[in-house]
Amino acid sequence: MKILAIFLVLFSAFSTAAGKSVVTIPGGSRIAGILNPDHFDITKAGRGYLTAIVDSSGISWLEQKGIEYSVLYEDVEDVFSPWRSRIAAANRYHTYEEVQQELSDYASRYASITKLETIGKSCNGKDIFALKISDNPGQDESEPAMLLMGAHHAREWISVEVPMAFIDRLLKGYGSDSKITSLVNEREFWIVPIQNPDGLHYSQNTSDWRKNRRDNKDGSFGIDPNRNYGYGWGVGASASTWSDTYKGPQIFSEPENCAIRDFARREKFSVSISYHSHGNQILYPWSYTGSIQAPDFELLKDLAEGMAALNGFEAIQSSDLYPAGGESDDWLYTDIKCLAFTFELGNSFVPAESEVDGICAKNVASALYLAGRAGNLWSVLKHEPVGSTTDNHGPYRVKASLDLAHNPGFGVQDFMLYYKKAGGMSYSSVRFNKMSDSEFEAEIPGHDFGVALEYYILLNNSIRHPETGVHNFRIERYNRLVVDDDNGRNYERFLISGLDTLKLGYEVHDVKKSGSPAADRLKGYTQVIWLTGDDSSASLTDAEQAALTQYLDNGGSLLLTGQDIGYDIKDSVFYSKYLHSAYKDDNAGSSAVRGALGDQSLAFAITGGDGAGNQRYPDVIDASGDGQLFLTYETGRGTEFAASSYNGSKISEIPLTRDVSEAGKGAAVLFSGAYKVIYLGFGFEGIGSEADRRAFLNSCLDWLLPDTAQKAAHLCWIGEQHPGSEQLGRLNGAVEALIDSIADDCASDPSIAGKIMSGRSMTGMMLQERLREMKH
Ligand code: 0X9
Ligand code: ZN
Repeated sequence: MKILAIFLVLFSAFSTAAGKSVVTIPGGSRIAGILNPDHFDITKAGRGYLTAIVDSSGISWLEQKGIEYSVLYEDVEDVFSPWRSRIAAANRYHTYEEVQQELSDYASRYASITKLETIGKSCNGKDIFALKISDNPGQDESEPAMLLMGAHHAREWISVEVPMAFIDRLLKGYGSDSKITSLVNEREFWIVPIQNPDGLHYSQNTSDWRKNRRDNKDGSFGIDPNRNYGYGWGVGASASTWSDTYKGPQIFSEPENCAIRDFARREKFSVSISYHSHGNQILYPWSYTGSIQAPDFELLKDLAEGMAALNGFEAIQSSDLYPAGGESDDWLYTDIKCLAFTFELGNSFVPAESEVDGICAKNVASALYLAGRAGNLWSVLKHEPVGSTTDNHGPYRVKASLDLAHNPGFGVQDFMLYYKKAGGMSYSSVRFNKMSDSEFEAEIPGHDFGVALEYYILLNNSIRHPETGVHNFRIERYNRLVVDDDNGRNYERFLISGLDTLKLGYEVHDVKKSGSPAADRLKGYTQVIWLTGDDSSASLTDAEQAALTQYLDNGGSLLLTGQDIGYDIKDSVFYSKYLHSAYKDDNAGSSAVRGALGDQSLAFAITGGDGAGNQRYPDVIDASGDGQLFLTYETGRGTEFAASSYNGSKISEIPLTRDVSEAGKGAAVLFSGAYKVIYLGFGFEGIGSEADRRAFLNSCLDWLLPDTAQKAAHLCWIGEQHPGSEQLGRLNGAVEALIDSIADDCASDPSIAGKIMSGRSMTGMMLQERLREMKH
């Protein structure tokens, strides 16, 4: 025995198995890290023990360190030589040639659902086969693709049997077994039974072997195919050409590994299993490190445990066995986002023949399970991002589609929507509702104008969310409606060109075409600009006043303009209580106004320049109640008409000019309460220059904007004016709504809260209460 060992060592270029023993070492994976891979090839590591093929230096090292071990096989060859004699007779384990023959038989017998390809060649020129199984195998159908691989490691013969059994199950079950049929129709399976043909052949014909058969040109042979991929390369691997875990001179130095790399990038597998032996384990990334979890740890673990439930294996993060870099799974996972698993099959490299069918059956079941779930993965969830909206009521519907018919076992519970205000701290979650077999909808509740929201969709158990992206949308602040109520005239153009130039968004409601807007039509707009032109007889009907009343009660803001409005509706409650105005005269006889919104120097001409010449009866108005006069007429030469005469075809007015000074009398009133109003006693279109129209419009709309500071100041004011709740109740919920939105803003700017709460007002107390609730 000894002599034989020495003899083989001399021929170690031929066989590095020579002189190696198989030992078990107590201590399991904990001890794996201190074993030098140049001398120890760990074949199995559990919680309490570890099995390794070890050379004589390794044995000496164990002795020297006083590490306990027991010898399972004095000579590792003893594990294999009985098998080599039996394989010839039993033929239970596939040889390379048998795999080749069987694959080509399958490909011709099941031509409609198979395609046989050679995806590369081994170092010694053997073909690496890949059999595709799918309906329409000639097309790339954008179905989730699954990769199964065997025999990275030469001596792990059982790793060829499971993928071959899987092929057999799919092909024989197609058309008779409905589950198999639907999987074959809805997936693209690719099976590579032998990744390392040279190594397998060598191990079945010459000697125990693990690696490929690269001639390292230093007397040694082979690179570990499961240490040569491109991620974490070098970890738990050897730089020695003689080692069983030799990582190779660089990543992807081996043609067998390049074949898998190029093939995987082409097919973009969603899931994969690489079969090895032994240990009855399912391993998932990371393999190269145990100090962190993979981004999809939860998903990987869940999938591994689902498979483990069917084959009885232990599911663990790969590095828990021992950290190993350059192996297939970490690379597949990082490079093509494939959820990649390694199975350590059985209790030995070459289990007893009687065990093979059992091992295959339960592992085929696990693989089918993964195939079913592959449909859940990133590519099949479709989602159209929500765009910005002018709707502050919500809900905002987020639609997603997942074809459940083609993804058996998945349901609406498998995804979830998370949203938050942009810049906010934490996400809120909402469930999806099923709308049809493939359509799902989740609802984000309504938010205030100006709020930007972000959201993402989270797939079942995945901690990686950006697969469907993180999306943003805004509830547009500049949300205004122009009510064109000039009885079909074209005065609105003077306003609209201003909005366009200022790039302020708007919608138009044409009363002549669509009728008077009801309260519901006005609802939701931040600002309503209502123009009546020179319509003197029905400037604002009762119904229109009622719609505006409701709009304002709900906290809206209104710019109302037109000549003769006061003349027409001066006696209405709306005029005094909502416009906060009192009518004085229907003819200011003026051509200019002055002073606006705190800027007393502002002045512009009406009835002149390029404005519309309809300003014959600009109303003289005054503030009533809480209103404030903010524009006055500048000139004082009025025009009075003594009479009208009708000559059969046309009314003509006979002007009588008299000196009446209207200078200093009211032209416009504003009110800022729970709602905001600017009412002009003249038609906006009369402002006599494009530049003046634009500047004035801009400052009016700015003032009307319900920003936080204004809302806060306004609340202080209400609080001071009305220390009792009776007045607040009257405000019809508007104060409540304001407090809600201010409370949100206070969370980011405490000075606003301070300002409000320093007054002993009712609103201050309400706000305080709200902020307290928010903290809980
Ligand atoms: O070490 C390997 O390449 C695999 N085990 S085997 O005994 N078949 O050689 C396992 C690779 C998976 N990853 C880790 N071991 N971390
Ligand atoms: Zn292996």
